[in-house]
Amino acid sequence: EKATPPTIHLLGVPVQDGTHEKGCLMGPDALRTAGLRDTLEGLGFDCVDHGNLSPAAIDPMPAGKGNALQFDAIASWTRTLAPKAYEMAKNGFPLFMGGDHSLSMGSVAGMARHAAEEGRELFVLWLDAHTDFNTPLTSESGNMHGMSVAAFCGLPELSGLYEAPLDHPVNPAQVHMMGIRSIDQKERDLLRRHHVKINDMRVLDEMGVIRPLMELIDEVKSRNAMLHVSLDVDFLDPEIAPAVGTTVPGGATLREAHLIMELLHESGYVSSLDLVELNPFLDHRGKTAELLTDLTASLFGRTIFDRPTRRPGPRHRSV
Ligand code: EXY
Ligand code: MN
Ligand code: MN
Ligand code: MN
Repeated sequence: EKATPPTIHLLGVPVQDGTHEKGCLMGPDALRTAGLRDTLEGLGFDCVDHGNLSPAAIDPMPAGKGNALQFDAIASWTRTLAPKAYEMAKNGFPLFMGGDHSLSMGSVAGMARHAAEEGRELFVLWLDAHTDFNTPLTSESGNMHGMSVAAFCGLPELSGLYEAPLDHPVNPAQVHMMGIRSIDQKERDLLRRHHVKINDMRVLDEMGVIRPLMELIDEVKSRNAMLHVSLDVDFLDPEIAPAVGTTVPGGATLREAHLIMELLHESGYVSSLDLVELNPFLDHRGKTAELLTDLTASLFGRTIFDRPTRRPGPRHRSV
């Protein structure tokens, strides 16, 4: 018996206060222009586009911001997005169109609350050149898009971003990162101390994407958890994905990225997706927005040719 495919809920989150580079606010519209919705509908999914989120005003926080830039602005976005993500998750598959990576402070917190309510754990697959595990005390740049993971894992230096202390912080050992090739000095110590699972580029060079990814998928399956995927454009090699302010050479190839998405689809455990850091101002004729659209299609089951049917295991949803 075949479960009905979930409705995909698209939400634009045009936040760019987490980075010094302007342009991420155009990300959601570039993804719309690239035909993200039509592509998903073409794969048989019902889609609802909830438009773009606008952050509610909050009272400025007097202290505790350390070196962080735009702390209050990011707190406004996060406090607006987390409850919205939580609500969307009840009705299907939330797809967050960024916006810089500070978006995940809200999207992941909302998904973690949803998962907990369903009696499930939340794992996060972090596809990025960077680990984004700084705090206002360790960051060299002050840019808050470099602090997202530390925030949703509940590090106290960032707790002021949320309305109330996080009831469901993500366990850092359940955050699996792939594509990593840039870590700040103090960030490195934090990552070790909190046992974040890092598959750096060297791991992918040596064993490809399949082994580390299947390790994650097997763990998610064995715990019947949910899996949130956060895709930063700079995970990809700048040659194929130039539209990002924080390019680092030596990124994932087109085929590695597609293979990850195809395997994630086949797992059936992905609950939600962030597409972040797309800066259309830096793109060449829309190629990065189109690539993100194609990768999303792979995540939702597009294949090059027929695949042999697999025996379905216990599933979160039939995506
Ligand atoms: N680690 C650097 C910083 O904290 O400023 C760079 C962060 C880049 C973050 C981009 C979104 O992944
Ligand atoms: Mn659910
Ligand atoms: Mn990032
Ligand atoms: Mn990055």
